[in-house]
Formats: sequence, structure tokens, C-alpha cells
Amino acid sequence: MTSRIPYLTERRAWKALENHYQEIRDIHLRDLFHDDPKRGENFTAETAGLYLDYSKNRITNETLRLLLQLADESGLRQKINAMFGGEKINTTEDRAVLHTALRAPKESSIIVDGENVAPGIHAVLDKMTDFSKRVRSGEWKGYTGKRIKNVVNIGIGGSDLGPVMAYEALKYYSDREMRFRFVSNVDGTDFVEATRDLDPAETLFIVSSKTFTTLETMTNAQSARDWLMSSLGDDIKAVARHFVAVSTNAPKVAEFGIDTANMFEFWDWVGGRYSMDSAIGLSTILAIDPDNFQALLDGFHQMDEHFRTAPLENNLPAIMGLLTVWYSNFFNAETVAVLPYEQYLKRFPAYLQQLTMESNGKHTALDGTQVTYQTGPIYWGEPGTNGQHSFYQLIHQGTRLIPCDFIAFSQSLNALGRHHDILLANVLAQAEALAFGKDADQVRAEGTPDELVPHRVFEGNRPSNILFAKQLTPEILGKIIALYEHSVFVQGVIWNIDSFDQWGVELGKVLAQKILPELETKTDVKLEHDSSTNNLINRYRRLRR
Ligand code: G6Q
Repeated sequence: MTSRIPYLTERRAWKALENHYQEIRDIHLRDLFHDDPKRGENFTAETAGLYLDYSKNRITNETLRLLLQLADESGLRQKINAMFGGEKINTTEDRAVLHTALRAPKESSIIVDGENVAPGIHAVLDKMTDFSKRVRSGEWKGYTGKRIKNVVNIGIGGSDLGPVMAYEALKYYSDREMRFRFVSNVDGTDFVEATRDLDPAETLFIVSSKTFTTLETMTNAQSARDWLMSSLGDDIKAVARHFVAVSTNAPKVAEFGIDTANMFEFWDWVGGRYSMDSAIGLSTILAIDPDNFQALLDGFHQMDEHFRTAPLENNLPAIMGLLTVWYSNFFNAETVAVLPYEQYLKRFPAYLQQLTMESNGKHTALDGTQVTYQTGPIYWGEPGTNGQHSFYQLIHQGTRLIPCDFIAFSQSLNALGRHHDILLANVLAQAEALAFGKDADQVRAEGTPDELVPHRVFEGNRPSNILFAKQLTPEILGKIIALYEHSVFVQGVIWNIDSFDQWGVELGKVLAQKILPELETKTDVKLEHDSSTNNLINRYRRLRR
């Protein structure tokens, strides 16, 4: 299929978009809104309680038509079917990509290598449900007979960012009698600070690692085991009561001392950054309870179904993905800002950074050639309104074009006086100010001295999306995450890259393994790195304690 699709910049729609860009690049959003009084209603899409207003983008109906044609010429529909159908679309790792199966109903039939994976997924889900009920009710006891009050997830990357984000996002729904901590960094400070006020007898560690070989996670897990055993009398039996594992690697889990009956399985067709709704969500189900976890999965699934079946012109992930291509490749935008006006989503931009950048930060096309166009943009962001008092200056008046995704909710989970109206007034005002700005005449009319006029002009014409929902619930969170997952997929299809591998993280890991013994050795070694690395190694050896 891939070979029949022309190279991206040779596709007809691409060439048409290049010409179209020249026509549209100087048109202001003010004019687009002026010319179409219903633009703010027309350029919107909605599914299952999630509303996308994309009217403040630098597009016309023609832009959309051409972007949809590009999707068509890129084989998007076929590739969506290939992903959902379990084809091995992660070609560099020869794997299927089936995070969508994790949230599919029990009765689904999803075949991988001739086997229906749905029953296995639901068996693990049932096991997670049972375990979380036992821990939450106090039936599961620690080694000394105390109930578990603290849960520490040890994992990194995809085995950390999703659980952290979900815990923070859904804290409102969590059991406030329990404490949840997350240890990821190999910097010992992370472990020490996460556990310093915890009683080992009341603490459960979840070692989350798909491979169960990741250096950071195994180092932290080892320290956790030492911390626990030194307090509970050096009895290996304590490990079985205080450690469970989420992994695909049963032998390594057993070797660590964790009873494989307490191992929660997942599969190689779940990528790390797409795994928070697999057993990697064990800390999430423990925090928010099985019903809320199921609601989260239902939300994911509803967005999956929307993505799989809705016509592309009304398809939220398709629209958002194509807009990202539009800005990255035609406007040369280098970043996308994600700005949730919801405090509980404070870790959402960090989560998205992995999802988007590890997926689409690739310079090699599926056929092994080097791409000649830009791929994944840099995603970043902070919750509003905080960002307004720091980096928004650059978005409003800097020299770079930064498309923004605003995320807002009609109802606060913590209604407090006028707070929510103030919050919402701000998000709407920011999108309005970015789009329409304030010209020199308006500034002058306000009595601004001539010399200050240029400083106080807002050019506007800064594009943004607004994602709007009623309230942050587990279900809506699932929909928002799946929306971004599929938007990333759409971008990867257009760019013809493998959004599901991550070879770029390997080299640093290999080099660290080489450098580590050079740092630890007591004897002099001949260093054979570059002069900078050699010099820094020597400096560290001299200065360390
Ligand atoms: C995600 C990546 C990566 C991975 C971590 C942890 O897509 O594969 O972030 O999740 O390196 O890996 P383990 O779960 O195997 O410890």
C-alpha cells in the first residue's frame, strides 16, 4: 500500500496546498470572521460531549478540502483500518499497534497472529479490578498485618507519565485516605523524597516496566526492596506482600522476588506511551476505583469509534492532526502549545510531550529514506491562567507562530465563588486576543503616546483551537487522550513515518552503560571518548564524594 502512495511533497494535494498557502498566508482572521458571520459555528465539530471550535485557525473551506484530500491521498482511511485491524503497522519493530483493543468491549474480536486478544485483555482487567478492591477495602494486608495506605508506582517514560497524569487529572475522584506517589528518575532524590514520610508496613510498590530491564526502574525497585526489607526485618516474604509488577516479562519479575500471581500482564502490541489504559493503569484503578477506571476506558473507546467511523470532515482527531500538518509544514510553525484551563490537567502537557514527540520525532520515512519535510512539532504547555503571566507574551507579540490548543470545561469540580467564571473569561479572552489582536488605530484611540503605539499593538492572526467539555470526568479524560493519540496517528500517516517506534532513545542508554563503570572504578582507566566527555568524566571522579 505504502509504495503506491507518492512521496509526500509529490502528492497532488500537497502541491495544491503549497499554492493555496501563498494565497492565504496574508489573510487575517479578522477578515475571515468578517466575511463569514457564521464562521464560529461552522468551523466546529463535536462528538460525545467533546466540542472542538477550530474557527480561529488560518484556514478556509478550501484549506480544509485540500487537507482532507491530502489525508485521502495519504491513505489515511486504509491506515486507520489497518491499525484497528491489528496489522503490524509498527514496521520497524514488526508489531501490531493495538492500544485501541485495551478499551474495546469484552465481546470484541481483535485478532493478532491468529488469536483473539480481547479475552486476555479482559482477564487482566478483571484481575486489576479484584486486586484494587482488595487493597482499597483493606482485605489485602501488608507483611505486618497493617492495611495498605500508600501506593508507589515505580516506572519511567510510558510506565510513569500516563499514571502520573491520570492520578493528577482524576484526583477529585480518588480515595483521599490513600497516598499515591510516583518514582521515575534514577536520581536518588526522587525515591528518597517520595518515601521519606511513608511507613513501609503500609506501602505497596507497583513496579511498572514492560521489559522489566529498564535501568532507572530496576535501580529504583532495588532501592525500594532494600528500604522495605531493612525496615521489615530482612524477610524476603515481605516482598510478596508489598510488591506487585506490571510487565510483559514474567521470568524477570519472578527473579526480582515478586510472586508472578501478582504480576499484571500486558503485551508487546501496546506501546509504552499508549499504555496508561493497560495494566500500567494499576495505580489509576487503585486511586479512582474500578467503576471510574471503566468510565475512563469507555471514554477512550467512544473516541476510538468516532475516529474509526466518522467521516474525516467531522472527525476530531483527523481535523486536529491535519491542522498540525498545515502549520508545521506550510507555516513552518515549530511548536504547539497545549494550555489546559483546568488545574487538574497540570501534568497533561508533560504527558502529551511523550505521546507526540516520541511518536513523531522521526526523520526517516517508512521506506528508510530521509524525509525532506518537517515532522513532529515540539509540544509544550502549562495550565492557564498561570502561563498568561509568563510565556504568553511571546505567543502574543513574539516573532514565531505558535498554534495553541486551549482546553476548558463549563463546570468546575470545585465551584468556588466567581473563580470558574474568571477562569473561563480568561481562556476565551486569550483565544480572542490571539486571533484578532489590536491594531495601531485602536491603540492610538486609547490615548497611547505615539512612541508606545508599536509596543502596544497586537498583530493577532495567531491560531488556536478550543476544546470544550462540560466537566472533567474519567470518561472525558479518556476521550481527550484518545483524541490526541489519534491526532498523532494522523500526522504520522501524512508524514509516512513509524509513529510507534522510538529508536532515538537507544544510543544514550548504550553510552551510559559504557560510562558507568568508568565513573565507578577505583583504578585509573584509559578514557576513549571525545575530549569533552573525557574531561567531564575526570572532573566528576575528582569532585564526587
Ligand atoms: C514509550 C517508550 C518508553 C518506555 C520506557 C519504560 O513508548 O517505549 O518511554 O515506556 O522506556 O520502559 P519499560 O516499561 O520497559 O520499563
